[in-house]
Amino acid sequence: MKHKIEGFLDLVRQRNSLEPEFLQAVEEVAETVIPYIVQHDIYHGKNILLRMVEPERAVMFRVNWVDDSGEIQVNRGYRIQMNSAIGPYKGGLRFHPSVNMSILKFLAFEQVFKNSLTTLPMGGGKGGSDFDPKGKSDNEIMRFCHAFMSELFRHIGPNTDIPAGDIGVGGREIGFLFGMYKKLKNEFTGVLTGKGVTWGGSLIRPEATGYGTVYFAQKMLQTKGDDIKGKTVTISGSGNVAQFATEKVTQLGGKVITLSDSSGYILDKDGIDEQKLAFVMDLKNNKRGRISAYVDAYPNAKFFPKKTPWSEPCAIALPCATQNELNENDAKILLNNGCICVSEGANMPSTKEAIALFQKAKILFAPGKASNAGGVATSGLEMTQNSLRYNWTRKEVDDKLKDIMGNIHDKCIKYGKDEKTGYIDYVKGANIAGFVKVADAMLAQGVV
Ligand code: NDP
Ligand code: 2IT
Repeated sequence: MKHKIEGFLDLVRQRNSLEPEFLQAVEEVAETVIPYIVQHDIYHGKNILLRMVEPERAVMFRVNWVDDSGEIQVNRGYRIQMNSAIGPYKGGLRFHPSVNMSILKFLAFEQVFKNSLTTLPMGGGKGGSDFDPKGKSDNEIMRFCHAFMSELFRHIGPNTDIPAGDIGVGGREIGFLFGMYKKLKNEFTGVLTGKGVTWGGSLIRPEATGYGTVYFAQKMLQTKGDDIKGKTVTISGSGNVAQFATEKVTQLGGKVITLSDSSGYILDKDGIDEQKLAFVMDLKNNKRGRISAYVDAYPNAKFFPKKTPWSEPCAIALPCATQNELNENDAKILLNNGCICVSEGANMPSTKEAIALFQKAKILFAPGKASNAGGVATSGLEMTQNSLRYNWTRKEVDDKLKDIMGNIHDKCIKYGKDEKTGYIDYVKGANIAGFVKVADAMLAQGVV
């Protein structure tokens, strides 16, 4: 088996040698899915996984725009259309200076499995730009988004490819992107998700990724007869996912003691309650400030520059910032401090070595493609509402989100539970369940 997996990975490594994040994502999937393929004749001789690691299409384009000082700026735009076997391409746009082919291909590859897990008919894609939104004025953001969409519009559509937000792309950016798409196509359609609620957006979409990550943690804890109530929780990031994960943990009776951004983390041992979270939301979403400002408002809290929160003792850790933000050493410290549950809000935040340690210690560990799928699932619900030209209530959407997270958890058990020991390998479960649906559709559709 090892030989088969290595043979496959060698080929993928040769073809993508300059793409470490993409290779990391493929390795994690190959190690659990190839043994499954070997046991199931219908997939033999079909090179399904080899086809799945090759994007159906990848576009890269120039984005020119004029900054406030009148200077012409040049950025790169991308859209990776990874797999459309079970539905139109679907996945977010990331605006961050680190964006490149490797990062977007890893995200698009993960998205294929994640979207399959949601139970909704969505293929996988991802896109974005190396544009850095930090320090830009609203007008610069608008000009950039308009310039970006003036090329992207020809590659997407409500039945082709439906982008959404990710790091650096929130409600403000989706508004500007949607405005330019509508102008160019002369069509008001559900081509993007994460729209404002008065113009086609879904209630609960902003909350969905963070809420879903916590619902998934709750489901995992329930398998041990345990609960979030009374637990101390560390969270990284302070953006969309981190904010609503904090809100849901607090609503369920847990205590969130950390948040972070790329400059460091804050520790508030009293807990980040509703009122303090409102401060963080205003700081991050309106003032676009740094998390260090938290300690000016709440002097009992401490700021640790250039550090991640994983050294703080907690029962539950929710990494909600970015890829590879939790390494082997962090995992060791978390385990030593008694952490029993890690639910990934971000995409691939734990390194391979960190995951291996969590699994060896047999704590509850959920990979992002399962635990953060609530965001894209609710995007799927936004698409449904757009097609129906109807809006569901907050409760209706939240109930559907809970059902979907429960469904994903069930599938992880179906494909990931060791009947002898009772241990649930959520990585294996999510990878195989995600794979089966896409692979079966690819088989049915032939070599296209
Ligand atoms: P935001 O842009 O709203 O927030 C990102 C947060 O992560 C910020 O606090 C940011 O800090 C921090 N961050 C970003 N890059 C780094 C870095 N290199 N090092 C340290 N901190 C960093 O993004 P989201 O909350 O939407 O996304 C967070 C994660 O969740 C990402 O991995 C994303 O792919 C994933 N995700 C998002 C979904 C969504 O619906 N939005 C759905 C599923 C997954 P700073 O401001 O300093 O950059
Ligand atoms: O990583 C993700 O799942 C997202 N950024 C959300 C994608 C979406 O289409 O809502």
